[in-house]
Amino acid sequence: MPLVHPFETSFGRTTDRRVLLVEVESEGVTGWGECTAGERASFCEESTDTAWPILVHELIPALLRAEIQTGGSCPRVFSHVRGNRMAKAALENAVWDAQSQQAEMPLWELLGGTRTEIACGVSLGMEPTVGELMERVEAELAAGYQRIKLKCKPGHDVELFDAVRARWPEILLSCDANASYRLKDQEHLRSFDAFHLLMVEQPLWHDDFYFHSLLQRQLETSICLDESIRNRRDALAAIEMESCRIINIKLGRVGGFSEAIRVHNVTTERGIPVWCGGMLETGVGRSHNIALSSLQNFSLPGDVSASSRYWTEDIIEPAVEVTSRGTIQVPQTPGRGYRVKRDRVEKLTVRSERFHARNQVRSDHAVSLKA
Ligand code: OSB
Ligand code: MG
Repeated sequence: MPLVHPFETSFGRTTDRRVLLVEVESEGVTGWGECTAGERASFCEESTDTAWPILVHELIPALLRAEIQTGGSCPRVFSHVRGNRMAKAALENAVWDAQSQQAEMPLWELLGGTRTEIACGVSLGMEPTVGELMERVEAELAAGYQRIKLKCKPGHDVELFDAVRARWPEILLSCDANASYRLKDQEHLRSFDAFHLLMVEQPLWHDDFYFHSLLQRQLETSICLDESIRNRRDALAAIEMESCRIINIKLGRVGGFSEAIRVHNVTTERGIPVWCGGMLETGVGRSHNIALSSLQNFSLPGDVSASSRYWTEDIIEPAVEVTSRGTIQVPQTPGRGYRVKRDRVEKLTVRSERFHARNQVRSDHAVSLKA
């Protein structure tokens, strides 16, 4: 699926997405999941192409053998597989979706959500010129978005903050380095403090807590960890080491709703605010992000924004829309609350495979993969 606008981060530029979708059929309902891995293994170790065989050879057979009733029991069923959290999340989240439809309740309610409306920000990729970036900031603010996040990297940072702050001194502004700085850049990172950013996201290595804790001591600006946080224990370690003051929760990165709720709960106990990250999802993953963002501790605007910022035509109906207050209304209907446009999905699919449960008891259970 071509993106409406190319998205450039410190690790590369994305112009088209190649997305893996999971469809779980059970007792008359169909749950959908999206693998949020990128086309390249640059954000983390997984990619669309690594998730496929892990699902086919490990996760789907385990799920179809298991006698499970809930999304919450998926982590146990998948526990013999190390890592591969984005592949796991794609399947687990589809089971949660199916479960919520069987219970005839909204997915967000099944997750324990309370918010009826979620706060939205935008993540802006790097642009060829500062002028082009300024135009994008202007458009997003006019649309009502509550927070602007600028992608940055060495040589591509304070100049942008300076230009944006000079024109909009009061907005909620943050930046995301995607692990592109080193500890020797400490003095330079201290100069970010002058711009009163809400946070600096993942300045150092993707797998680090310790050096972030050293850096956080030197900064007034709060560090937010993204890549480093894979599960509840990581969140706890980062909080205890004071590696960050804010955490970004991504469903794929932590392995699905079960672990996302555990991260949410431990941050609540420790008084650390969270927000929902994005991975340039189609409407399927986006609708999961909306449900997750309804949990109480998602108190900061997330990276979950309107479908039209990414796609000329999304694969769900209705498309995700944002109010002029920069919020998304949480749907009140059972399941994810957005219908999958099956025709559109079929048209975009280049590869698909379907798996059936072998045993009698579960003969109406099937899983399909599409990419
Ligand atoms: O670090 O948050 C990130 C996109 C791909 C990979 C990593 C990140 C992002 C984003 C985009 O920032 C958020 C979105 O608009 O979906
Ligand atoms: Mg990030």
